[in-house]
Amino acid sequence: MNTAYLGLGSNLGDRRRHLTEAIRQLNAGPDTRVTAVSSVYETAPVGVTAQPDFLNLAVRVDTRHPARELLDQCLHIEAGLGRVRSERWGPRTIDIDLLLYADACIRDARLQVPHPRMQERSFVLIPLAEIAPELRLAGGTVAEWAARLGAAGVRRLGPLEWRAPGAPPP
Ligand code: GSY
Repeated sequence: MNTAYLGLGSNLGDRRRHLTEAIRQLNAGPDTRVTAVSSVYETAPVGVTAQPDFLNLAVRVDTRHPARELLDQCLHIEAGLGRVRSERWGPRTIDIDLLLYADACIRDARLQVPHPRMQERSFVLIPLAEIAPELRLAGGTVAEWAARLGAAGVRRLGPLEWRAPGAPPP
């Protein structure tokens, strides 16, 4: 079993429903368990700014999949939720980024872990800092990197209504 961290975002249609459904599907198979989910954050778009605001969150999973299979699982969920890759930085029903996978460093054409742009993105680091503040990342902790970037354009909305099947109410 390995621990991995994912960043999820949606800015098309019913954004909360897309996030909830993606998490449900991540947890549905026998090989991946969602073990932590951050709050939902509403975030100003980065890259192409003329598009709707995103909802973003971070999740921790325990998985038996090797990193590239976990990536395939994420891509399969994205496709099932109607993601169309027409514009690189454009709007999407769901985006699932593999941010960190155990202590792996992978740099190939399909997969780059740790995610190469995560330290520049408060919409990634602020949700991640909520569930993994002490995790080390390139000479600092996630919380330190998040504090360095600041929270401009990132607004905490509250928890997602998702619980693992059988988990007790909070
Ligand atoms: O890389 C993820 C997709 N994405 C996002 C996002 O999830 N949130 C915000 N705020 N801006 C973004 N730009 C891109 S591309």
